Amino acid sequence: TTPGSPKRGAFILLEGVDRCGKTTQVSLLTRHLLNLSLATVAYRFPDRTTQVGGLINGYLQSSAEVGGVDDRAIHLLFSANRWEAAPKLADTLAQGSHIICDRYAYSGVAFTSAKREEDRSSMSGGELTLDWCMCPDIGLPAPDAVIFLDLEQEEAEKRGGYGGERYEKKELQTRVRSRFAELQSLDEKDGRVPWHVVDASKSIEEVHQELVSIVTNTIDRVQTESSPLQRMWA
Ligand code: NYM
Repeated sequence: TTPGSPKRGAFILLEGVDRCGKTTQVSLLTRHLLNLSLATVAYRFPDRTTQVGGLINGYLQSSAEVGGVDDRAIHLLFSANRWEAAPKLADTLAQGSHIICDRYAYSGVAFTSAKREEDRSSMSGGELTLDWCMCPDIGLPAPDAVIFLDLEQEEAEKRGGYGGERYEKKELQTRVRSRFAELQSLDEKDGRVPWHVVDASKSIEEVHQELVSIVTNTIDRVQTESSPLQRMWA
């Protein structure tokens, strides 16, 4: 950046299984930063307000029996839903606003790749592998930190149970959690996005305080190092 140009905002991503409290924590964090007079925008994926998001919403709310939508087709819609937001994300950051984001590409890969257990062993260049699932999101603006709100399956279920949406099933959620762990290892192995795993079984306030400290450090790091925006999995 040239001297005097505004520092870019930090891109903070919250990920986790369903019911881990992401949405609550995203709004608490956003409010916290705004109270400090830091320009901040909350994003969430899927963004159900766009046309593509409308298709995703219809899919999530229909029962698994109805409508034989191909798993790859729906995966690509989730990815398209991020790509259509990508220029806005990059702009927001360039203008100096921070982004607190509820789910992103890691959810995309974790959920799709967890759909069919048997695919893991397929070496046929086959379907729904982690690699295949990552491809369409390669090159998206990358977060500066992933905060993973970790919650045991049993704890998640205690939180009022799952709703009626597709994917809100016990076995799937357990597989999703381990896919997230694989994605974390990949990022760590390749020295990409730093992950912060937070115990989401603690109280809302305790979790919030931990997140505030992670976010403060991340903003500090991004702005003192003037680090350029990275690209997903690149
Ligand atoms: N989900 C979310 C995916 O399957 N792929 C994706 O790329 C994203 C972003 O959508 N069960 C799943 C995870 C959730 C569901 O998300 C709806 P939310 O945060 O409950 O609106």
